[in-house]
Amino acid sequence: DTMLQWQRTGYHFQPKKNYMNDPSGPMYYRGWYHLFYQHNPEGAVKGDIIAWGHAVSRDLVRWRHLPLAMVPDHWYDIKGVMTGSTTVLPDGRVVLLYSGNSNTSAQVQCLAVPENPKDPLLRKWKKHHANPVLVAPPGIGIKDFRDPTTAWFDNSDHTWRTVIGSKDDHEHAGITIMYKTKDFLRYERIPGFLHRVKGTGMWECIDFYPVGSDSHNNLSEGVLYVMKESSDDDRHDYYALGKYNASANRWTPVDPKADLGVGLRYDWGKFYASKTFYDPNKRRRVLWGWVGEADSKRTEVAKGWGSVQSIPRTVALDEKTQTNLIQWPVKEVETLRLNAIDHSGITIGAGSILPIRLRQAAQLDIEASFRLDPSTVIGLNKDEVGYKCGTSGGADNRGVLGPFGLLVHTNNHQSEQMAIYFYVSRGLVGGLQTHFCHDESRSSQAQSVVKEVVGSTVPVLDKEVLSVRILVDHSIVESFVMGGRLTVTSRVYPTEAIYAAAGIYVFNNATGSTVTVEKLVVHEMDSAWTHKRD
Ligand code: DQQ
Repeated sequence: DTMLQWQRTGYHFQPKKNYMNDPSGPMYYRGWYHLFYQHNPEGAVKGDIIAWGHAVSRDLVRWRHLPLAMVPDHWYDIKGVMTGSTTVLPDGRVVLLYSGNSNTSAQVQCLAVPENPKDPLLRKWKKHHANPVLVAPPGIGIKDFRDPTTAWFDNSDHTWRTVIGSKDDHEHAGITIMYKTKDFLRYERIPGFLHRVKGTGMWECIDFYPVGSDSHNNLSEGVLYVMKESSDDDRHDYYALGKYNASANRWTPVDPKADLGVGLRYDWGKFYASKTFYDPNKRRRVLWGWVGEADSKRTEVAKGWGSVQSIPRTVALDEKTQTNLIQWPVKEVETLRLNAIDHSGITIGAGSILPIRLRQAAQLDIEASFRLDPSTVIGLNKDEVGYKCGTSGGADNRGVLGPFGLLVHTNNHQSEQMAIYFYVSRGLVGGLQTHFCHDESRSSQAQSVVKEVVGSTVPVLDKEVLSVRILVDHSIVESFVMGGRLTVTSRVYPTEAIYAAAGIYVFNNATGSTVTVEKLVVHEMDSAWTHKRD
């Protein structure tokens, strides 16, 4: 069916077919980027088999699919080769730690190593005969102990450290448990919790890494440390910036109000079970996130696949605000840009909409920035207080200074549209606040699709224009706001706004201000996949 065919991506990673979830063990090894992923090789939906899919790339954009790296074939992982991480040791060896779901459904940690380290594609893996190498400690539920992190070397005692996420039923607290090891076979628990936040539930897929100008791949030399957890309760990825005291085995958030699991998120849309790796080739940290489906299982079965991966994102500390991370599509994505349509400098009156002519609207990289009329900003009245993407009525609800932005995946009459917008309001305590939202509510006429308005407030510093970069790739739309301070990812399943019937528009639904579009450059994007779309 052509409508379902259209949903496959042109430049976002997905397997040839069938179901995928968490990115696992990403790394750079001997000239190749490796991506492994949780995979059901036999069905389009999450199923009985959890294996590791595998793909490699020279540039993080163009991928080559490889055979499965690991399948459930031992008592300790027979119910699933679950999420894990790789560590490249200083001598070039690679170790892989993953969670096995055992025959009794206990989550146990297992070690695997490449069968032939000279093969840069690392096609074959052998599971260690000593597996499982680590089981849940006393007091921790056997089903609450999974997803070991990439290890790092601690210079103080010359051991490797890894962190595992869990929960403490007392107070429904999310916890991180740290281990030390010399050989990845024998582990010693470091007493206490590296961190614990009550009320946040099970912490899946912990990530822990340094950021900031003084940071380095070696954790002990960084200044600020990111801790990230995937909240099984609400299925969002939360992070916080903090300080790591290795000798006390303690990480503490810089801002206790923005603690892990209650404050900042990587992404305000669909994005889960993410993982970073340090790329020694380009000296950057790269983030991958699983972007699941928002349609029914039945549709997944009909199209024969489920889920995509986010575009790989460089992640760094926001040096300007110092309070959040910046995420940005890896530079290599720009090698897919084919041609650019430039509409920079146009002005859109209050209540107006303007079509942008393109040859196709399914694969785009949009760079846009907007400026409100400064005189109107002063005139904001007290009604414009306390806006929230999720509950303030979406793109149709007109206020003095918003919404304005872009419509993508939109048909001729805009009956089907995916609205991406800014909304400026007064905050509850007085100052102006800038909100950025994806309004999915009219993005598909299919009843089975979950449609929401998602987004959040984004920091805007003095004199900054409101900017967004949007990657449109068939059924996934990713926005990077204010240079990447905020990101929002949506799955979009139009029924009419596909192929030649789809377009994009700039709109200004504010009542009180014209909007100057300081920059609007739309790049049509090439496909990264060598296979042809039917
Ligand atoms: N998915 C894996 C688990 C992980 C969860 C199983 C997160 O290891 O906790 O496929 O999506």
